[in-house]
Amino acid sequence: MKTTHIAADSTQGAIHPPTLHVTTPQLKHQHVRFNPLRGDWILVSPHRMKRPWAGQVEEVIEEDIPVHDPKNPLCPRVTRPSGEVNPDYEATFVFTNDFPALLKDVPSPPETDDPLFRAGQALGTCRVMCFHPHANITLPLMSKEQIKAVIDRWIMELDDLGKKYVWVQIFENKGAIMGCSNPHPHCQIWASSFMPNEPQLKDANQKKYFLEHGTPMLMDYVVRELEKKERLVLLNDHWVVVVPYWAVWPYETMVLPRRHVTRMTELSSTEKDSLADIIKRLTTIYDNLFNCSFPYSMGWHGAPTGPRLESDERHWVFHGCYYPPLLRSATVKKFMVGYEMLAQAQRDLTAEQAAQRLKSLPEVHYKLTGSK
Ligand code: H2U
Repeated sequence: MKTTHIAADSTQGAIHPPTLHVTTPQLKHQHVRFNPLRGDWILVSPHRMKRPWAGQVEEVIEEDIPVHDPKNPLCPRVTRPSGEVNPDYEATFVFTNDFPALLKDVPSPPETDDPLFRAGQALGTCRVMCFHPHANITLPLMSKEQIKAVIDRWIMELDDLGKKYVWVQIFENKGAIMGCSNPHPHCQIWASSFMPNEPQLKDANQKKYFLEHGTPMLMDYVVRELEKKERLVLLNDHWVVVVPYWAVWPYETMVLPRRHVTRMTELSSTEKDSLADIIKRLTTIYDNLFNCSFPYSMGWHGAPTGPRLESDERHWVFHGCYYPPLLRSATVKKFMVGYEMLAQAQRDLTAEQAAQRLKSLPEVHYKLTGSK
């Protein structure tokens, strides 16, 4: 896939952004930044927001959610509209989505060589995974042991679905603003016979980097971020959380391993404990940013799966992506509209400012300190 800009060292004579020889905090004026994972650019306009924003915070009345709701199809013991009865689960619970976007067995579209009307086969399955039996709890309010049970279950599902499907996308939509249909803590798992666009781009760009440099792009990136420090949000012995240099969403973060891991299934028990720690701390500071149950879409990316016995996946580094929409308060979100839809992504708050803001937040959840 072609990028909209030509690389700075290109000799093709095309218009391209000048190489920037300044350290990031000095980037006070508008500039474009390259996302090497997607191979595209983002416009950063820091002059529109020169200092970290610290103004008005609208009060959000959080809905009182009962621990158990007999009408909620994700709760234990409830009969779903499909007629199936949920077990009396005590930790995680996974079921096949009753309204799946992907089915296991459907006829292929007719073959055609028409370049303008191409279609291809798409097979798969979709699952729903509840994190906890209680409807009113969220990840930051769960214990690290309970979050580890979630990680263990993600790995089980990845292992199972990955035997058959090339891509298993685990993702969580949190909050109505992200289109989440149910407050019960849950995520979705979609497994497909095809590589979706986003991982396809990441696969190609990481492979290209590995061939050119002989090292995995994201392992080099972690080392550089640990040196630079300006975008670091959280750290522990096994994981690093940064607002990526190329972040698009205001408080977007990336969870990266300190050891080269290509897939989630390779994590040791200690690394899983450590990831549970990171997830709890990250989701807590997110909630503390605007004193609300912070909405986001998040998901995990790692080497493709399926029967790929011969394939070399050393270019892949397992990582997590958090994409939260909120910009100024619990109710003011960043809209990806006009320029973003028609030209390219743009942000005002720099990645460095966002990281500083996140880093300054307490790691004890506001609901536990009564600070709201
Ligand atoms: P979201 O909150 O991200 O929309 O995920 C909830 C999923 O749960 C959604 O994909 C499924 C929806 O199809 N679901 C069931 O499979 N059965 C139900 O009875 C309710 C919701």
